[in-house]
Amino acid sequence: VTLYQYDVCPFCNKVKAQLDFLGIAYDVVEVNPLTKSELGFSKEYRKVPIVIVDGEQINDSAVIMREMETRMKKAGLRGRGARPRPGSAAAKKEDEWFAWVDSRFVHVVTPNIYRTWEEAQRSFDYITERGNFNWFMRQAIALSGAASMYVISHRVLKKRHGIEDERAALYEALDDWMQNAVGPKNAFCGGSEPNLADLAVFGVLRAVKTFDTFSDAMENTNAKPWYERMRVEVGEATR
Ligand SMILES: N[C@@H](CCC(=O)N[C@@H](CS)C(=O)NCC(=O)O)C(=O)O
Repeated sequence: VTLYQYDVCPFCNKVKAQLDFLGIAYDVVEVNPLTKSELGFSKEYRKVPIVIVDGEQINDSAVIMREMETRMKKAGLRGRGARPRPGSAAAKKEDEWFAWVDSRFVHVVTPNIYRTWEEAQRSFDYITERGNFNWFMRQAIALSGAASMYVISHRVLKKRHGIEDERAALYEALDDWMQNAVGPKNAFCGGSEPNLADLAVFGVLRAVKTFDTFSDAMENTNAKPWYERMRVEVGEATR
């Protein structure tokens, strides 16, 4: 498995959480977001993540994660995690919250890492440090990226997703997750084992684990015990 990614991209980190959890070995190719020269093989689809599995290209994080499950099954590998019976209440719950990660959660996390000018700069410092750039490109992107994402976040993203206060929206989303997806009686949204929604939320959070956004979220919500359980289940990031 080869994963074409941006290191901090939430969608890519959903996929990585699943691969780590399943113990599937994979290589990553860090894509340069300006040139995207690494994606030369994909003329039509120009986003990340893209995964190549056994020579076959799969696009889009949700499609990739579903496909990984299917392939594990086909290969006769039991894999890990909650596997709800198709059509069951557990399957519906998984679908609903798995979709919520892309429709809501990701969009709540992103404005948080560009909330203040200092946070935007620190985020881009981290992003460019881990990205596929030479020194000159890094300096240029760190500044222009922080400036443009700060402006885009405040002028476009927050309005588009109805966010006034970034942190408040994040805490609210995590409270919703803990109360209605995980619930008071279960260890995970999947029950006693993580399902795809658990892996997706965990991946998105793990991507920002070095940022203030993450530590504030852990301090100001009750998501920490769930996150810690997920950390144990998923294990250390292999990439
Ligand atoms: N629905 C897609 C969304 C992927 C996506 O939006 N990726 C962003 C990076 S976070 C991207 O590649 N944007 C296009 C670009 O950078 O030009 C998925 O879940 O994989």
